[in-house]
Amino acid sequence: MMKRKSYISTALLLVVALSACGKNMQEERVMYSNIVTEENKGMNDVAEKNSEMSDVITNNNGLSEEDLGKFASGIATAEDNPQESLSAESTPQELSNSEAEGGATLNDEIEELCPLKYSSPRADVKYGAFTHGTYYSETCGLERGYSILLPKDYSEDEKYPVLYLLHGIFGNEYSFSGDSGNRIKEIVGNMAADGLIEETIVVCPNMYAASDPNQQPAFDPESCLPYDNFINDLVNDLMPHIEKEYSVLTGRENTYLAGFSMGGRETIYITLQRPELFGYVCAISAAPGIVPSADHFMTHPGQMAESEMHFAQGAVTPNVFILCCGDKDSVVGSFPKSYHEFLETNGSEHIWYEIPGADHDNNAIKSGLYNLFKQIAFDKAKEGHGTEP
Ligand code: FER
Repeated sequence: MMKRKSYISTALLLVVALSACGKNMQEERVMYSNIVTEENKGMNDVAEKNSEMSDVITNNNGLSEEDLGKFASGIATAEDNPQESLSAESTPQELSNSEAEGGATLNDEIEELCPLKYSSPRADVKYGAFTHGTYYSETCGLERGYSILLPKDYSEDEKYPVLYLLHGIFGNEYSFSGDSGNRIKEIVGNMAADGLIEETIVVCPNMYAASDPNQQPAFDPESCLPYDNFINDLVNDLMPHIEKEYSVLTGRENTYLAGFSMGGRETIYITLQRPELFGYVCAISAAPGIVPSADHFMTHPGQMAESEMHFAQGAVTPNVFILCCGDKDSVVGSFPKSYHEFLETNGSEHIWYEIPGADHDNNAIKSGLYNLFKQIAFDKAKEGHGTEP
């Protein structure tokens, strides 16, 4: 089984490298395919893949460009994980039905899997739609793009909280908007329809903040620098643009940050650098490289030392800072858990949980987003800031 697992990941990741790296990267591709085989020898146990995955193995040349592009927002899975969360904290804080609004009992416990009730489309709910916009980035000296999910009936007469959602490696501003399997529209729309959260704008930037439009991501330190530079683009260029162009609520209580994989890594980095900006944060399946480390993709110089992985003393910190990862993640393995351990050792408050059965995929993304919004819902209801029934 181990051999098969390695082969699955090798096939998938090689496909990504081949598709996403541009034409000047022959060497990188060969290296990538070699290292991935090795990499998975040391990885966590990986679940048997479904039949769609078998197609990937035997038929990876047959995948469309669209399929390939989806990797940055998670390995494709044939179906939603059908299991609803059965987990229960022993003593969760709880609000009464009337406080929680929308009928359900709202509590602050993590539900490891996003309930189908929130990830499934409902006939009676009108969902928001993604559009695309651009802004001038002083950081990069370039016009750059983003996708934006505006609520149904978006109106300049209302103001909405904003989630900035960061894609994985080799992705762009279409990685999330182009993959309906992540259920972003449904999770936000259903939770808003149930009165748990306010209608929320979701901004999906292009996280590769390079000044040279021809630079491409790859598994080497220099090619990863534009990802680390995104903090400047986000804070100095994109956020001011969004706040000027859209009808948004500002301030940390109404500004959320989440990311998947490479986007999860930058989510943690940005949150530690600028903890006062974001009230609610979720890093899903965060990629290695925050601290010096090596996996079979590359050696990471690290953005900071392990001992520096904490909030500055006295800093205003997020109300909720979640780190999570699938317990079958075949790409980032135990790196997210190690981030949790460093934060814990260094005394920085956060929530850590694992998503049973999830790989580096949409089941992890759905779980992280759902729990982020659930924590937001709980806090706002507790503070009496919830939406009116
Ligand atoms: C790495 C392993 C995984 C890495 C990045 C990733 C930059 C990202 C994976 C993803 O975004 O899906 O060593 O180094």
